[in-house]
Amino acid sequence: MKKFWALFFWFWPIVALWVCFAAPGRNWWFPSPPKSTLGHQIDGLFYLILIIVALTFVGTEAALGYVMWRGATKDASSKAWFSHGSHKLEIIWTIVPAFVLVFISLTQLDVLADIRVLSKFPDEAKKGALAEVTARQFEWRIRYPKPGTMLMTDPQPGDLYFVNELHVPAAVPTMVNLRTQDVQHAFFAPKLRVKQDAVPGLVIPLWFEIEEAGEYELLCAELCGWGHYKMKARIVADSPKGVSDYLTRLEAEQNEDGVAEAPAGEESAEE
Ligand SMILES: [Cu+2]
Repeated sequence: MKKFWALFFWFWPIVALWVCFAAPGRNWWFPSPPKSTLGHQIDGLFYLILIIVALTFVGTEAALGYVMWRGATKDASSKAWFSHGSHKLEIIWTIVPAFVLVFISLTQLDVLADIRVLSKFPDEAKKGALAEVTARQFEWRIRYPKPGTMLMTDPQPGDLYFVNELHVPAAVPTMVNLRTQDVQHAFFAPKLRVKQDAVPGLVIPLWFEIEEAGEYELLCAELCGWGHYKMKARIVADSPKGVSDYLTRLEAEQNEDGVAEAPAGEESAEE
């Protein structure tokens, strides 16, 4: 039975290693490979931290199993060894994790700057926000500027509106302005690896470049109220022409007054 516990503690690091190797191919960590340019950098950080944590876990579990195995295989007459701690070991296991943490924090600085620092945004994204995305309980309201104009912070008469569907060009760095009308929400597109809190009182610029045209899920990642679970929308990535056609259609739809145009010649026929 004593040996069982040593084997038990050796079993888990083997499982952990197997999971580390098997998971990426089976999409267990993430819903899919990253579909945005920043997503690759974020996944790189995830795997770096995973490797450090996995090696630490495997090392400590293997050491624990070894100590238990030695204890289990010694004969009952041998005396236990009492220790009052080791100053040298204490210093080592304080300094090593401190170095690891400093290493991780320095490594992620560039990625963080690429995501968050406005001056580091790609030029195409910095030219102006494509749309304003306003989160509110429990939907995403999208406001585009009138085609051919720039998005203003305050709503303008010609602005176009839609709910729960954001159209953006694929393969083009795109910026949107994120805000919230009520409580705190979070803009979360899992396949794009984009996640940003929407904070009351702030307009937060957010950029991403979707690599492939397609539809991507947009969720709220902040527990924002009873309807949080249903606060989801679609991000539709299309060709730049497709997006401008969509905006033209939206404009026509929005300005439709409901009165059908009389077919040519009808008026004269009635007279
Ligand atoms: Cu929400």
